[in-house]
Amino acid sequence: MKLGLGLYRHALTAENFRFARQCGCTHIVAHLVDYFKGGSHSAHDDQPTGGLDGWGVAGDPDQLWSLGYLQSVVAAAGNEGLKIAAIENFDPAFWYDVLLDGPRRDAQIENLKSLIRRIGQVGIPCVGYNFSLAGVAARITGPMARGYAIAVGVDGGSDQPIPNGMVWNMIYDQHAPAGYMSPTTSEQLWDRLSRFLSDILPVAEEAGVTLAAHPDDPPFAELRRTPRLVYQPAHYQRLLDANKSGRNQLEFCVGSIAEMTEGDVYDAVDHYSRANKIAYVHLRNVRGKIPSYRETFIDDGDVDIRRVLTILRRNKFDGVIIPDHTPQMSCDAPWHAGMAFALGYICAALQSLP
Ligand SMILES: [Mn+2]
Repeated sequence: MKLGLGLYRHALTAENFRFARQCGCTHIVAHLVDYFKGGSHSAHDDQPTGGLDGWGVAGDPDQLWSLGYLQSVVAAAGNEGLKIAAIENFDPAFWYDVLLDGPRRDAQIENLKSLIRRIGQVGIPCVGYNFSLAGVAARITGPMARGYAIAVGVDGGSDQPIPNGMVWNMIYDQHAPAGYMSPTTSEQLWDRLSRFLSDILPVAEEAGVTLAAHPDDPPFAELRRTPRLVYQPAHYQRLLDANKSGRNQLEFCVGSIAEMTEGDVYDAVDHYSRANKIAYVHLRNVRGKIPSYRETFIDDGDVDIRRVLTILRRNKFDGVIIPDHTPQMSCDAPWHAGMAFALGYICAALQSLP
């Protein structure tokens, strides 16, 4: 197993690459979406939470990440001795009509294919995505982790409808007419996912790029009057069954799975790692389940992290593990301290495995 760190776009700096190396990482999961553009929230150095107005404004649909930009990210990480293990998330600007089945769907699919080819061309082996209308929403933030560390949690969902021009908790059209997203059924959303997979996976296979699906965060059955796809551990199997390509895999989020109301997180780790379907792992801890939970320090929640790692080792998982989110620590560098703590813990746990 390999240790990695997820970095947001603005954090893809030489200093943070060194920080990752110093923490024992060999890999980086890079977010190229700017989640914070025009958003009202200020915690620029932490995971975005935002309100019901979303995180911020999506990018430019006509400005796909260029080959040169992707190469520069790979080179900058390489200069510090790191590999880019994955790009995490498409910009909603690139694929909003794929999610919504809108008029630009086919054009956006072609753009995604170009993007996948470029990602393969620069040697990045994986793209993480989250096929979701509401995206990550309805979370709260506060001094809720050990020692009053600022952490994220959920206390019930939200049935506030999503305004036109917003999807995946970001604004893709600031001039959209008043009104709300058209209703979508769960079956329609599964159909959209399955069409997305059958369009993109052949290109991904040629390009040598794995598509890795994140489950719904938070894993409610419905959020903001939209259906969710992967809100129980078994739904991951349905996603895998939707397309048999070897490149159809999982961005396996231990925290999100532990928050689900059905199943067992250790069974899920065993099942999907045994099937060799885990592209990379988000490893974090949590206390509670839907509809109410709190993200915690990695040693402090309901999940026995060492047990998770033991199962992964037994099933010969050889991919990258990143800490996902962590509570912010009280100091001048709250995000870095939180990540250093989580990475140190995972490092030690990996060394102590049988
Ligand atoms: Mn996650």
